[in-house]
Amino acid sequence: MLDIVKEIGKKKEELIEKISNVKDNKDIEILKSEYIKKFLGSLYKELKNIEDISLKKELGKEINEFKNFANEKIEILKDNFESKRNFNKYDVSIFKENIKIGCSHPLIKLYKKIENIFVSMGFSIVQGPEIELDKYNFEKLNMPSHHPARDMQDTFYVTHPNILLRSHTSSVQVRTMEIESPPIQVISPGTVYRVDDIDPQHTPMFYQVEGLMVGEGISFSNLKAVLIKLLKEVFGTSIKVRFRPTYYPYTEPSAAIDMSCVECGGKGCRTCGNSGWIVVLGSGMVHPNVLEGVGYDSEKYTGFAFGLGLNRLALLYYGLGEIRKIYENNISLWKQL
Ligand code: 2NM
Repeated sequence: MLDIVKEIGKKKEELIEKISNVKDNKDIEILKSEYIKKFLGSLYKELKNIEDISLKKELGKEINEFKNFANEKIEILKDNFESKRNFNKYDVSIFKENIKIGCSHPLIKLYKKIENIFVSMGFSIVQGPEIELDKYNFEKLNMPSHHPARDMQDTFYVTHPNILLRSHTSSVQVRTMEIESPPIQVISPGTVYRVDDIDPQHTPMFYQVEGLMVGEGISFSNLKAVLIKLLKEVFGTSIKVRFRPTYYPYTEPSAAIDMSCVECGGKGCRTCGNSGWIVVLGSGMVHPNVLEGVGYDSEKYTGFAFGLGLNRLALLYYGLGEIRKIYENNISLWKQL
């Protein structure tokens, strides 16, 4: 009995020494076979031959202890070995020629520029669903049911007449006004959808940035200040900006905003259709019906709103000419922009 216990102690030391010399998986298998299969197997055989119950019990304990010890050591060894082997697969010092470096998409770059300008003026960014309810896309924007924009010809319906793909992100602003009270100062960027044939200026899905500012005493002057600042920050201080009366159902008064042509500086060219001006924004003072519709007191609060199409603005900003250029996967072109 004493001999066996001694033998177990010896084997333990031996195992520890051998573990430090393991080089590969084969060595681990050899250890397993030698110490777990063979040696443990022989111990169990000896245990069988012992008749004295208390001796048997004591030896059983020793054998079990060895079994746990050997199993644990070999498991740890295996884990260490695996992670070491995986680590060795990568040589970070290897030199690789011709690494192709990507870049942000120009639409995203321009959006980030615009976002920074608004954030610096205290606007926050709100987002909402692209699959939208008629209620938020039209109804609460003072668009009567006979309004042409509600026509099936212009809007993608998911299930007519209540569920559709949003045709502007004003829907997000209505949602924002419903859950927050003034003062509100937000922009709502995102993709919008309109039934349109694809041509150099049109795609059925495009990117819009709309903005909204509602509070006590917000006036048309504030609208002008914010949007002139935006355009001058993006296109430079030398551009001219003009406001023209127009009509939107959700604003009154409404103004289309033109910028002097970036291509010809206002002389007249192909880009501006010889007029010297390019429409870049729609805007206006939020209609009292819209304010009342979200539960605001339109006697107390006023606000302005605006919308811009980012794709078209990107064409002007980068001088690309046609909207398709924005969707071509042309990294070498993007890098030049
Ligand atoms: C535009 C032009 C004018 C607009 C209105 C609203 C809201 F929700 F406050 F009623 N959001 N955006 C608006 C106004 C959008 O896009 C050409």
